[in-house]
Amino acid sequence: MIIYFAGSIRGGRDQTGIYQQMIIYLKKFGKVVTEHVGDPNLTEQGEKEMTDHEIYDRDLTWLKTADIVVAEVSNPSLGVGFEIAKAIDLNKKVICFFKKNSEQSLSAMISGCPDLNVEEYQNPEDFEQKAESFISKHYAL
Ligand code: 6IA
Repeated sequence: MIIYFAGSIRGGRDQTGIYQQMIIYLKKFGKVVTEHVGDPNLTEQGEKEMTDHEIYDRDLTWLKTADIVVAEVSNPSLGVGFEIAKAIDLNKKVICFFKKNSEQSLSAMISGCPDLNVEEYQNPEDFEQKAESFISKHYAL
């Protein structure tokens, strides 16, 4: 199974640790094509060897190949919102995870979208249980 993980980069890297934990868990189920999103060495200024156009083309190619899309949406990010909308257009199964009691409020365009599965999670174990249940529902393990 190919998993596309979306998490904030230029929107801010405060949640990188949880992205990394989520990606490590998701790798149990298949290939996570966007592993760099959880890399603590990737900062808002990082990955200078590619132009923005090349990053866009590469990420969209990966998104098209994905079986499921998992987005961590606690930290608002234009790129993550864009990827979610594209994934819906591509008829991908998309699940969004929002940290319970986050200081941020989730956009109504995410929480109110009928084509999305949006879950709050309390801690990594809660995320793991909800992610596994989503994956087993939509993909024969
Ligand atoms: O607007 P954001 O940067 O927060 O958007 C983050 C989302 O867009 C992630 O889910 C990624 O899949 C994608 N994305 C945005 N920028 C990059 C990137 N390099 N490399 C890979 N995926 C990206 C950004 C370079 C920059 C840090 C100099």
